[in-house]
Amino acid sequence: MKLYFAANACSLSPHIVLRELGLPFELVRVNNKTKQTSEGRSFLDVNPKGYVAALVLDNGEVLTEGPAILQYLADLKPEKMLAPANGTWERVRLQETLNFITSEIHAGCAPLFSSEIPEGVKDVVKEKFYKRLDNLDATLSRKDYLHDEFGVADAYLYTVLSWLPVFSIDIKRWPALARFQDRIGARPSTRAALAAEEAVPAV
Ligand SMILES: N[C@@H](CCC(=O)N[C@@H](CS)C(=O)NCC(=O)O)C(=O)O
Repeated sequence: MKLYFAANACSLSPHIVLRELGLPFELVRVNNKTKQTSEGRSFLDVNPKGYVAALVLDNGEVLTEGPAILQYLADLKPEKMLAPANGTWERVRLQETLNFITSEIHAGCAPLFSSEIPEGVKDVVKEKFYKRLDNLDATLSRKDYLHDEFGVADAYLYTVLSWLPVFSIDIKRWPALARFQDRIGARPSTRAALAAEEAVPAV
């Protein structure tokens, strides 16, 4: 498998999961501005939508969209229990969480990256985003992970929350989220993924 990633992007979450599962994979770096890749071809030929993450399977299929990639990977090694079995109520709950992260947290904060959006609009975006973080903080004040044990949703949430300093948002305002970041950030898979991404030269 090949994982197309960009620095400091949501592609870190499938990368962490690949390492948690101990699956063999190749990393290909994408320059999100030029859409060039470290293997020399345009990323648009891989994912015409132009955004990471993209996972190219050994049979040539290209899988995109974080929640789909995360669940696909977890199902390759069900014994690692990074996602409950398909068809169970617990799996539906995981999908609920992944959808919340992707639509309310990930997409919810994405406008804050833009230099073209006026500060006043960003303030409105932040107000709603903070409410979502309040909800997550309440959840994680009662438990260490989003579900019973570490799983794909935790890797995704960790990745998105790691952007808060870029937006000058201090995570200490949400103590349970700050502890969560320390907890997931200390996992060997997370540390290895961050180091491996850093080691691929920029394109
Ligand atoms: N809906 C996609 C969104 C992915 C996404 O927003 N990727 C960002 C990085 S976090 C990206 O590559 N943006 C570059 C672009 O849109 O041109 C998913 O959930 O995987």
